[in-house]
Amino acid sequence: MPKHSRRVFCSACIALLVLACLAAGCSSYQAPAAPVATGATAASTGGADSVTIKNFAFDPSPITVKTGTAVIWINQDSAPHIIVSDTGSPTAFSSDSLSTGTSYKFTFTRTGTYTYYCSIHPSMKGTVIVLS
Ligand SMILES: [Cu+2]
Repeated sequence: MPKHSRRVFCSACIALLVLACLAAGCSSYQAPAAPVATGATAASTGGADSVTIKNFAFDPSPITVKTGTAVIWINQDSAPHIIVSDTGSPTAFSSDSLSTGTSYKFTFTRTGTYTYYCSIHPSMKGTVIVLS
């Protein structure tokens, strides 16, 4: 096989692998039952809500949810991120290092304002507001 077509073939292979991986649900991410409006700040009706990590920022932030809601952070950056709650949060939480395409889920059972940051990039900050 000529060099050129082999490179094209491998690129296609990788693309297929990534797609297969996403379809098989390699990460713990589970799609929310309802589509999540981007930039929405209204309290969700429970269940799950998601925060996208992209361009070294959390979106949306702040996000407002009701108690019992699982917030899922999905890393869409090429860089890894680690989500850590600030000292003084009503409940502490922290993720493992999230590589590209992976996610972290935390269920908020106590009302309050939770600020968090990325321990790899401390300038990345976010807020979750949990209402009753
Ligand atoms: Cu980060």
